[in-house]
Amino acid sequence: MNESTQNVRIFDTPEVQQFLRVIAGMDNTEGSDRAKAILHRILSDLFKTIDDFDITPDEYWRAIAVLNALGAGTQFGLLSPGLGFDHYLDMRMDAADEAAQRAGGTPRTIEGPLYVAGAPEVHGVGRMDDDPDPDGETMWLTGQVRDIQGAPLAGAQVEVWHANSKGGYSFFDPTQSDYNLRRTIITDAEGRYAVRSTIPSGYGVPPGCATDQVLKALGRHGERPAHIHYFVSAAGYQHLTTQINLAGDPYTYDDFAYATREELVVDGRRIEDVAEIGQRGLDGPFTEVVFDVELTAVDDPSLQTRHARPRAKESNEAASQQAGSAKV
Ligand code: MBD
Ligand code: FE
Repeated sequence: MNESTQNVRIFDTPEVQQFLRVIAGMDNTEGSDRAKAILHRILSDLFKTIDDFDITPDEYWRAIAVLNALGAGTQFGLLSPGLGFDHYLDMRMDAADEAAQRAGGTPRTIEGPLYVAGAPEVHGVGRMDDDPDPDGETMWLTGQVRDIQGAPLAGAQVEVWHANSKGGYSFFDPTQSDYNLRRTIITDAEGRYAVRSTIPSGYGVPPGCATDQVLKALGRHGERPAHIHYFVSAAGYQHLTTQINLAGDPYTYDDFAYATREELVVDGRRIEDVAEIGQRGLDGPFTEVVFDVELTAVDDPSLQTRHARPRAKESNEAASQQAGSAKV
């Protein structure tokens, strides 16, 4: 590799500095000032990186090929949590909440790339295991939604989605039916929800995919612990995006997406008592997972809904682009 390096430093020259201003459109009056300022910063940082690390043309074009592979596989939403961006945005929202004295309530953690809008609604109690999963352990997932004073919130919306016993998510995994293991649950008069499902397995990025290649270059793995995603909302309260991690998974504290938070690690309770099994209308042992949620009251309507992003089956243009490709 050494013969092909150039050992030159040109970043701080007037030619390069002027070139960066032109590339970022700073010599014209069209476009967006914010886009120009941000692109100018990012391009400057990358040009400087090329100079400082004496990045060769071979290395540069290999990176472009990796970016093309990420795009072709719609994998930027998968690499993003792997490189910590999703968690970093959470840290910034946590800091903003603290600065505005909105602290309290159940902690947020990342949404991830595998949400699908429009899951069937259930009121209070229901099932979310549409497809048989003979290797899966039956799960009862229950809890209560409250405000931070402990008052139950009736009619709150609890959206839940998780993987099957193979770590696959419906919509992205063609072997599953459309909304398997995805539901929108409306809490009952006591703010409670209860759904019968299957204990999920952890998720691993597809072996050999572009995201996997990037992680391997960093000496990292692409595994997530068993987890269950939540969106929880109620009028007058801050929208909550969060997840629970099931305790005891080898990756509970080694999540490639950095979503684990101590308050969100939940122990399942295995129930083998015949009477209790009968009460739930089951014919064998099952695991109960309890997750109560506390929401913070807010006036600002923009804090009461999830932020905009391209999502599968969400009715906006960007989302339908994503929905066209389910490769993650
Ligand atoms: C997942 O299931 C997930 O939640 C994240 C954050 C990344 C990849 C797969
Ligand atoms: Fe997930």
